[in-house]
Amino acid sequence: MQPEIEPGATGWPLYWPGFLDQPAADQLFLRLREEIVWQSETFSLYGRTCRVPRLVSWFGDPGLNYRYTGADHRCTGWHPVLKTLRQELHERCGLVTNLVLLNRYRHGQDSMGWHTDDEHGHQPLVASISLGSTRRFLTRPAAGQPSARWDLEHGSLLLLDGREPHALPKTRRPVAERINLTFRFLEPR
Ligand SMILES: O=C(O)CCC(=O)C(=O)O
Repeated sequence: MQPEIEPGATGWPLYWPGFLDQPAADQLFLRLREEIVWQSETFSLYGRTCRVPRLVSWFGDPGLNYRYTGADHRCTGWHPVLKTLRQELHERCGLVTNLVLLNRYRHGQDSMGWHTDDEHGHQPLVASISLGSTRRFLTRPAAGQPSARWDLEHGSLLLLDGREPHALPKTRRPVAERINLTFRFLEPR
């Protein structure tokens, strides 16, 4: 990542609504929904196998392996639209990324619990692009502090420090689908 974009500085996370204009965001959402192979993963909790409450996919430079929640996510290359978006993040924001994780929330019961993105070799900056239904995202700057709320809109970009706890809670509101893309940089091993 470029040094002038320093996660953790005052004013973080940085929220940029309309980073993608409506036609671009609409087209990207439709293409990702149709063209990506989405996976339903499981994880183990106290000896029980549980289903991850969302669909996932990932792309990145060949050879990278993003390991989280005990599972390997090996990268074999880029889908063309994601390669273009990665380039756009580089040209417009100066970000250098080599991996993107995609999460697809089918309805309000799909969610992501509190977690940090600070696995070994994971650089702090995470560039999060949201498509589809607006969902509330929470960040917790420091232990004991109240969480900050972000209503992440279609086409928005949020730059966050992955070391800070964050979550996307379930909602009882009737919400349509949402796709989230988080571009990251993982040190190649
Ligand atoms: O869907 C979101 O906005 C959150 C994604 C997230 O927290 C992650 O990928 O680590």
